[in-house]
Amino acid sequence: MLTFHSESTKLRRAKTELNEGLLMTPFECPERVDLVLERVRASGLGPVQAPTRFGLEPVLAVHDRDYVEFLASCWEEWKAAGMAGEAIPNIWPSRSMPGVRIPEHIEGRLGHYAQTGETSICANTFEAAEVSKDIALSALGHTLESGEPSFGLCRPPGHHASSNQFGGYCFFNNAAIAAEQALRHGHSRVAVLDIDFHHGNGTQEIFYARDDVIVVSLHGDPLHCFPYYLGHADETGSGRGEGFNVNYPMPPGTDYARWSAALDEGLARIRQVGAELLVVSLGVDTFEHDPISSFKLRSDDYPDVGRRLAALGLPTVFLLEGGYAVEEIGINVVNVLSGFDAALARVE
Ligand code: Q9C
Ligand code: ZN
Repeated sequence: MLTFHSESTKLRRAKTELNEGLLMTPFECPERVDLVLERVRASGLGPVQAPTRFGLEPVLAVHDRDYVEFLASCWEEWKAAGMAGEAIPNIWPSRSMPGVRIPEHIEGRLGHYAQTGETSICANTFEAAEVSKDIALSALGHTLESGEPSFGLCRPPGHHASSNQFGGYCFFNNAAIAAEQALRHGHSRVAVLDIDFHHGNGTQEIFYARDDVIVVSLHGDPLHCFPYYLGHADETGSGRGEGFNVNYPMPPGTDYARWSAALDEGLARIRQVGAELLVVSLGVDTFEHDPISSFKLRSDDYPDVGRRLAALGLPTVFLLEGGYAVEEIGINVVNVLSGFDAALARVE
């Protein structure tokens, strides 16, 4: 399997994440990329290639222009306003303020475009997000051309980013951008399968009213887990999108037996609707030792995840999302990918 990677994903190195009432060093750190890459190389998964540049047009196919412009200038505006630290959202228009307007001050605009307060914007956040989506689009391009699977070593991750808000360490929704681009290249139905521990609320929002992209997400029950407000089983899509959003919320402590049964159901639904291409939002924060999650998957479970995905028989693009047990992130990611490859080899 071909891996797409760029050192430029590491340009974002935020100093702060608001977690448990403290400003901490972010879980979503550049070292994650190094450790996955090291394991890709050591395992002989396949060649590593640099992404090509795609510009902002494919981004604007899923994100609002004013949101993209905000991300592009946020850090400069924040500094120009004389702020001492990183751009940490701390104020939002609330439900009791109907009909609010977007203010001019950067602090107010920051809150307008933020879902959450844990994710700081710092120098080069926009540049890293651009490279991350270029990696996703390059991986997609390779799979469209060759039919072969590919892996985009994306960072920052994307699945929490909605059409007009960042959050949960995500700025551009890499999986949504890739899925939309696959449609523009002639596919009529694409599946996004999100196996990150957290619900892919951004991807859900972007495609909620559509039947050309089916979104299937397995995640911690939002009654107990981030992003809390979305991801319930009865969120099934709207209008023509009814039935094309499929959520499998599972309780803290979920092990591989339960999780893989949900996976099989999700895969059956993807097969049933005739998806032609699979985009996998690959988070490995389902791992038993992940510091911010509560599922119980073991490193040895991940090759079987890859095998089950390969059994779908679809052209497949893997895009990295979360995974914060930094010591094991490489092993867990590459276990999925090599399990997938091994199963393909057996079919050929
Ligand atoms: N106390 C992704 O995995 N906060 N994002 C967790 C922990 C944010 C996760 C709270 C988690 C965001 C891409
Ligand atoms: Zn996650």
